[in-house]
Amino acid sequence: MPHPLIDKFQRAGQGQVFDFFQLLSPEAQRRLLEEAAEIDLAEVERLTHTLLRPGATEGIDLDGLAPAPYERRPENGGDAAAWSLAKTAGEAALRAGSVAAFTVAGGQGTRLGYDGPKGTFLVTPVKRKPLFQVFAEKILAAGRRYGRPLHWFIMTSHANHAATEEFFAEHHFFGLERPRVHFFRQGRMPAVTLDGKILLETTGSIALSPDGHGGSLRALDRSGALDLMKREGIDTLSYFQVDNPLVRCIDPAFIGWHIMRQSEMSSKMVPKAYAEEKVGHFCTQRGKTIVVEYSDLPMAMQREKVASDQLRYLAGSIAIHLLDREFVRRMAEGGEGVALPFHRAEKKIPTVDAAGRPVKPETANGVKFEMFVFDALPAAKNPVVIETLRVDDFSPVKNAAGVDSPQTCRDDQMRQFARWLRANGVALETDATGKPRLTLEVAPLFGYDEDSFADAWKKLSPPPAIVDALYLA
Ligand code: UD2
Repeated sequence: MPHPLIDKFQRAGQGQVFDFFQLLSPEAQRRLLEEAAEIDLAEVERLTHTLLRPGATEGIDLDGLAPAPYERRPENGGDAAAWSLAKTAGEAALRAGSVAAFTVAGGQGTRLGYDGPKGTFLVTPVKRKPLFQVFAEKILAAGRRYGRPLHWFIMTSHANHAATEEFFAEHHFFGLERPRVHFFRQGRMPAVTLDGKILLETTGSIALSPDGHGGSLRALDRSGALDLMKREGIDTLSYFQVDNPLVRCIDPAFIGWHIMRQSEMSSKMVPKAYAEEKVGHFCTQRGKTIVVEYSDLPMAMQREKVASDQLRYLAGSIAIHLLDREFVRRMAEGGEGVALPFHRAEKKIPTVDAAGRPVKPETANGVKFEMFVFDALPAAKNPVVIETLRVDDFSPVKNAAGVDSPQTCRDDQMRQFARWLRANGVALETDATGKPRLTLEVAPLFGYDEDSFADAWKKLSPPPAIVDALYLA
């Protein structure tokens, strides 16, 4: 049956997508055509010629690579007065309502082995609150503290969009005003064979997967989020990942550095805990700030030391950024030198054989394409990298057990609550790592950082007894 889209695929050498078309029901045909319409064939062809050409996997360009400078925290030799000015500037922006929160929640969460949107995973030590609730309460609390409720943008994927929206509806948006929470879906990219042919997942569907967190820039534009921000007077997005409940979703000092330096994209770094830690590295190259992923920086360089036995490539990226609205628009519109590059990952992609029977490959049979948000950094004017304390910003849930697991994350949350209590004069017994002997939890609406906790604690009269399963709310 002739169809302009099928013709177009055939002319592009991708006619195999419709090999089983005649065997499909009219409804399935309609769905396949809809999926095909999502694909930018010129983009797929360009990627085939660049990322799939022989030699494309031969490492990255290391020429002129050096560690990026960053603003040290005052206790590590940074400029205390500048940090204090930054905090004041950030607080003013929050009072003016020019900042919104932004969570990327479109990932598939395969490593954790959890079935459902990752944001619905239960993470807190006593109340077992889901990740989304932790962020919601932090955002609500920051809005109350600065007298301006915040907007929150959440990027989902095709696979988890409906479930995410339902989850928020079921929980009455965790107390946030419904019109201030905005969900939008990220784009998808087709998986291709090693020679660039688009793969079918079943006879009636294309192997499509999310286009990476870098796809958030296009998706923010396409979804109308940037226009909404403009109407609401929001200039800055506070970007964080759905897997990290320790993150300060809204951090005045960070926002202040971004504003004072007129930065278009700012980032937080933590000193890497050990050479092999799986985080990106902030670097400079030919005058630009870039992030080099752990998988791309040769291990010998990751282990390189400078005087005092410190790692040379120390600045680890924990995927916390601030993005200027018009910068996102510029990146989303793309064009020479501003479009985000794609990265390739070889994967085992379930597909069908020539007879249309399902195939579950044992080895990588195809390539997925993803964009990374940090690849926007070299295009940003005046990018700033600031140091943050890992204990106050980063404890992701990535794996079912071991490092970055639900257990390590609960322990890190409790260490933070214990530090806040001790800073306010509470004698709390902890082990050598600072983990309290008792289980406890602080609701973000009670305190979501050192300052807000201290303010709330001082108002308690008398202060509560410190007992097991204590929940401060
Ligand atoms: C990311 C960073 C790494 C470090 C680490 C910190 C990359 C390539 N690496 O590693 O340098 O900062 O995080 O935790 O980013 N997501 C989407 N859509 C997608 C893909 C991912 O929304 O198509 C979201 C996902 O829901 C999650 C975040 O992006 O919130 C990170 O994704 P990941 O688990 O793939 O990143 P990871 O751990 O490899």
